[in-house]
Formats: sequence, structure tokens, C-alpha cells
Amino acid sequence: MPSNPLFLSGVIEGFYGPLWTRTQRLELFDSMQRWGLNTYVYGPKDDLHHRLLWRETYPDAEAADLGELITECQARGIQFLYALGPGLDIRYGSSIDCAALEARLSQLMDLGCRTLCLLFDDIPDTLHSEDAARWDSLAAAQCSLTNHLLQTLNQRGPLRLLFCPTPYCHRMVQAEHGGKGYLEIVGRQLHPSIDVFWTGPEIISEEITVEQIQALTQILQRKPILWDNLYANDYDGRRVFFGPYAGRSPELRSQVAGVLCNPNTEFPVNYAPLHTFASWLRSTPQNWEPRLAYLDALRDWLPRLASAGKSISPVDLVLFCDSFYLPYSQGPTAARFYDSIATLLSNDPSTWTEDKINSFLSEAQRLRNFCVQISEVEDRTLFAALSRRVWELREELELLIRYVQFQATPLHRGSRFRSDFHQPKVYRGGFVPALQGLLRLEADGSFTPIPTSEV
Ligand code: GDL
Repeated sequence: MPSNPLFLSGVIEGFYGPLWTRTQRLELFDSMQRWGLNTYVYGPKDDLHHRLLWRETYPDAEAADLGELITECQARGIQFLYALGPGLDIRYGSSIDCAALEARLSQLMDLGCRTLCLLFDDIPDTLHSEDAARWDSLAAAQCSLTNHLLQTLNQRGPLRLLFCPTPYCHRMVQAEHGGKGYLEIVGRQLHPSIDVFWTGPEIISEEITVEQIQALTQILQRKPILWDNLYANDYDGRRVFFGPYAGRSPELRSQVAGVLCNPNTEFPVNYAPLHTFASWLRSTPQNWEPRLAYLDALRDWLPRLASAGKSISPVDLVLFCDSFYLPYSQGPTAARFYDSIATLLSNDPSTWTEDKINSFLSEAQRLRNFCVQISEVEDRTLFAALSRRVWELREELELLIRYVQFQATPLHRGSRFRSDFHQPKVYRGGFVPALQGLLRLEADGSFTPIPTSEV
């Protein structure tokens, strides 16, 4: 099995949504250098030249900006990888498209980029009739084009190529997205020196195991590079992830050719996530404790959260970050808080004890006050990144506080609770929530219609 010399560890700017700024990228490179991460992949889905306008080379000014980023990476010992996603409308057999690809990638090589990625994720998985006449599968067409590019571009200088398959997680393979036997064809036909990306059992994988990767390695005939979407939040505007890098044993590292993290779209919220990711990269199976790495990351983050108001308390920061933890779980303090209110609500208010009421109210008020406090941070880009989510959390907490206070008052027994601040159509109103109210997602992944009300 061919092995590429450098194990890639780092960050992919590979999400949908607004691109990071130059200043944010430079801040990232500084942190990466401190944390020992060696790779940055430039692949923002919404850079128009990355996907939609993939045929067009960058105008001079934008090329110069990219050139500067490459130099900044080099100065810190970080590899800059450029990713191109031509799959939306490419004709794999077209010599014009092939020449356009060569021109695009040559421009990046001329700017000093020596590792390039061809991404075929999130694209139509059928071939145009002319391509279908030449290749009997999408995988064969993509491999043939990628191998050809490797050969041609190698003439301009040494080059490493990475390839993102159309089915890039196990669930997609099972659904035969990309066609039957897609990965087997890639394993056989893609040049052995070309690396292959993989996101795990799912697009957003809760857990990635050594056994899963070993089975995949057999098929791909090479170790994959993990494109890890654990912290990606582009698929849900209400979420942000601060939790520890969990569900991946450090033993996984020896099974892959690299691990690259595609994090939250909002740059300023990624400090703690990338901090724990970097700790994981340095850890051993014996000493890896995700929760401890997380608490450590929050401790390091705290001095950066200077406030124009009251200073932020470390325990409150933990409770807040626990409530925006990981895709599949809340942090323990947020989970306990949720259980406390869920238990109260599932019992008749006449059975509520003072203790239970007070312990819920004090935690709720603590979290609610933190929502106010976090809006006073001096870093206004962090405020901008968090503000909508924090507002929403605060709104729900205030509603629950009012509800519990109302029901806990014996005089109110038997009457219905209303809030002047939460009125029909305004509170939880709008078109998207109305659409969300049509189908219920069950715990087993199936959907059932919900009886409708007026929009
Ligand atoms: C994806 C996209 C990625 C996106 C992520 C989370 C890959 C290979 N592609 O499917 O750009 O950020 O999901 O929504 O992961």
C-alpha cells in the first residue's frame, strides 16, 4: 500500500456559508502553528470559483490574496491545500473542461500550492449521455479524469492530489449514491498515490471506529483521509458546537492518512473545538479524556473573552458551552439542567418541591444571565457569531422561568399560563417553523405527518 510521507492534520474551510476573512485565516494559522497542526485546506463551498465558476481562473487581485495565504502558511510550516469542486456540471470526457481544470489547478501551482484536492461531493450522481457512452460508471469517469490531471500536472512539478468521492460516507455507499460498487472502482482505478476523503459512517459521524476504517481501507486499497464534520454547523442555523473532539479513539490516527476538521462556519466560535481536536492529535489512547481536554480548552479561551461588562465566570462558560455541545449530545451540566425542567413539567405542579423549583430557577437564571453577559464581550465578531442563538436560548429560558414561577404559585392552580412576551404568530412564528411543523422526525429516522394548523 503506498504511503504518503506527511500525515495531514488540520482544518478544512469546507463548509457552506460566508467565507472566513483574511484576518481570521491568519489567526487560525497562528493557532495551528502553536497547536502543531500542519494542514489548511481552502475549499469554502460558497467561494464562487470553488464550485459554480470552477472553470474560471481567479482574477489577479484574488489570485494575489490566495498567494499571500500560501506564503503565510509556508512561513508557519503549514501546508496550504486548494480544493476545487467541478462536479456540478463537468463533462468528464470533454477536452475543453479538462483544459479548464488544468488551467485552474496550474494557476494554484504557480502561486506555490503543491497539494490539490478534487472534490466530487454534493453533486448530481449521474453521467451526461456522452460520458455514459465512454465510461460505464461515474466512479470510472472521475478516476480517469483525476489520474489524467495527476499525470499532466506532475510535469509542472511535484504534486500531491486528494480526491473526495461522490459517496463519502457509509450511509451514502449503502444507498448506492454514485452507483453500485463506486468505492471498489475507486480502489482499483484511482492512481495509488491519490488520497481519498471520507467522513465516516455518516456525513456527521457521532463515532468513527478503527474497524470501520480498516474495512474501508481494504476497499479503497489505501488509507483514507478523514474529513471530519463533527463540528460543522452549516446544516442548521440554530446550532453551534463547542464540545470536545469525541467518538474517535486516538488509535484511529494510525489507520488513516490524515484527519482534517471542517468546523463551525462562524470562525470565532472554533477556538475551543480546534483546541480539543489538537489535544486529541497529541494524545495517546491511555491518556485521552475528551471532557478534560474540553475543560482545558475553555480555560484557555476565557482570557480571550474580555468583556465590556461583568467578567465571565468559568463555571458559567462551561454551562453555556455544554448547551451548545456536540451534534448528538448535550454537555453534562446542560443535560442535567434539561432533565430537571423535563421532570418538573412531567409532574403535576402540586407535587413540585421547593428544592426542585429553586434548583431549576437558579440554573435557568444563571444561564439566562450568561446569555446577556456573552453579548457584552469586546470581541464583536464573536458576539455577531453567537447573537441569534443566544437570543433564542434566552427567549426559551425566560418562557420556562415564567411558566415555572406561575405554576409554582398555589393561587394559579387550575388556570392556564400565558406570557405577554410570547404571543401567537410572533413568537416561534414564520414560514420555516410552519414548514417544520408539517412532518415529525421520529427517533428511528422515519417521518410522520403532523396535523396542520393555519400558517
Ligand atoms: C457535506 C459537505 C460539507 C459540509 C458538510 C456539513 C463533505 C465532504 N461535504 O456533506 O461541505 O460542510 O456536509 O454540512 O462533507
